[in-house]
Amino acid sequence: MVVKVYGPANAACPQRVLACLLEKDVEFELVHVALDQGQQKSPEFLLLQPFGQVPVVEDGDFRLFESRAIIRYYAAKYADRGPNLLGTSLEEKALVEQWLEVEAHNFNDLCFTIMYNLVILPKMGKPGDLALAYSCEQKLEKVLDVYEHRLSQSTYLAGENFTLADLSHLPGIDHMIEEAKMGHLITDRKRVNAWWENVSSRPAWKKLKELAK
Ligand SMILES: N[C@@H](CCC(=O)N[C@@H](CS)C(=O)NCC(=O)O)C(=O)O
Repeated sequence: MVVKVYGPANAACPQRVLACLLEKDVEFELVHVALDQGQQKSPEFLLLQPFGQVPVVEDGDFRLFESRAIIRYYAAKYADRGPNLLGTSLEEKALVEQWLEVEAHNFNDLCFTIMYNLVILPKMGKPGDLALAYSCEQKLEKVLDVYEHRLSQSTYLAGENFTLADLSHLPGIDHMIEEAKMGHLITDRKRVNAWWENVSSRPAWKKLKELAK
């Protein structure tokens, strides 16, 4: 069964899902949704995702939205294929969940606000709020200081193995570096930088970058 993934390959939330499918070598078909034209708010699309956002996946009769719910689902569905992305011991699984929560609640909103004000609004010909973007950048510095400390204790966020906790950060950091031109947030931190070099050189992420070009 080929999994249908709705969303442009260059948007961060669909990328989270695509990175997971590529890690697990799951065949998928990408269905483009033109966010710049508001296709995600069309009545047809709202039937798939009632909040009018991407991604959504269709896997046979099963439909699922929310990128982190989707990656948890595929990591569990294909637990025996490719890397174990969920952790092994109860404690490692709990740490994966902890860092997934950190990504969703401490990290992602700051990245999104920076991207929105420095990249998305200007692309639409509207001025971004530079003061707000700057304040989010300052907050992100502090969040990444916590990551720097964590990564002095373990190779990956949840321990010694690459998991969903790391994978979930890939799109946000990539967008910070490539689009918001804030690579210094990463390169200024020795351990975060080494971790980023490591996780972003995974074949699955490289394939995704090719797909998103
Ligand atoms: N929590 C949702 C957020 C989805 C989301 O914000 N998607 C963005 C693209 S990364 C989107 O659809 N933006 C267009 C819009 O909100 O109209 C998830 O992780 O799936």
